[in-house]
Amino acid sequence: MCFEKILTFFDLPVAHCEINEFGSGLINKTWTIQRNDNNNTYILQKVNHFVFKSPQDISSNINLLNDFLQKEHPSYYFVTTLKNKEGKDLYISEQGEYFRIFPFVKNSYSVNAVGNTKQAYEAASQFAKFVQMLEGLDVSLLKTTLKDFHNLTLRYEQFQTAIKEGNAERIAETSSLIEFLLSQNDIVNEFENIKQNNVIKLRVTHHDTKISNVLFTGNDDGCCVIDLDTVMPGYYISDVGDMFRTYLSPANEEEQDFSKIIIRPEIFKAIAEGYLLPMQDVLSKEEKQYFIYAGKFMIYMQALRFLTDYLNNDVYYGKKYEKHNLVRAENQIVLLKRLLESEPELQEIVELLENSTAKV
Ligand code: GN1
Ligand code: MG
Repeated sequence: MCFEKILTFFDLPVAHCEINEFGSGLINKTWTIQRNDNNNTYILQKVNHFVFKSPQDISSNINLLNDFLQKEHPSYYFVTTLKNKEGKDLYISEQGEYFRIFPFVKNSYSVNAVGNTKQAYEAASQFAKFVQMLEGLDVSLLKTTLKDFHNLTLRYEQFQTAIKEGNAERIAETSSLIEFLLSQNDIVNEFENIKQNNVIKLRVTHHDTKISNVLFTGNDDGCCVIDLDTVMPGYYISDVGDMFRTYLSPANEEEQDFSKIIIRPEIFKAIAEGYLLPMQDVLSKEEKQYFIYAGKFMIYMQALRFLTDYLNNDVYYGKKYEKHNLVRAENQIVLLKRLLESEPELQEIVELLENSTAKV
């Protein structure tokens, strides 16, 4: 990798830049660039073009959003890519790798796990605000950067193929997990119902609402959302569901001690309050009925994806230790079970909230 060429392309002074690895994303590679001549910091990213087949489409989407937001909501804080003197924001190396740069938001920080209700509330309201701000944008103008990304039916089919054609030893090893996932296929049927009957409207959707994709400032005040690679037309259940998946439990998908996986109702309430308020007039009453389903949808899909990858010999997510994707899959299955157990309690929280906002 030639950092010098990348920096030169973006008109940054090579001699004054220090580059360090940064972040924990599974797909792209990220670094910080620190300028010691003016104290500016940037985020450099190599887009994984094996996953995102057309990084140009991501750039085009980000620019579309930026133009729309600048015009319609100029005070909304949106982090867009850095453009060089020629207006270009994507550097393509001789090896065909794609690089882009974002400014680092001064005094901001991100967290890797939700530590309190305020973080959950602020993050949920940032993701809701993002969708709400973009309601007026014609969603068909957005390019689909990852085809079938949250197409649960397809993920289920890929899982079914993996349990037939994947690594035989691993299939035998995971038979009880496979059985459980197959037994939950009602979640797929519900998704098909949503899709076929257009129960939920296609909107600008972030599709990766984990807590580390929100920047905070001050005392856990939500500042903006980042990681816009998967912003494309989608259903709101993707965004809400991934918040449930990644915020409700104090232990994340990497946790190997499954007893630490629990559902925190107070975090659920904070997400519901943070999300549903800005979305109150955006979502229809019928759409809102899928609020808790969103969690089942996303956790189930992630469990399928991790186990599928394990059965296919870890070709997608990679691994840091031998059974990494198996542990991740098991972790998500435990989380799904905990969510299913908590459903009545969570339903009650939603109803209480609906009643209190209806009175206002
Ligand atoms: C991937 O790279 P990262 O961490 O932002 C994945 C998400 C998964 C997540 C699980 C493009 O996101 O869908 O939920 O890992 N993104 C892609 O950690 O596959
Ligand atoms: Mg991401």
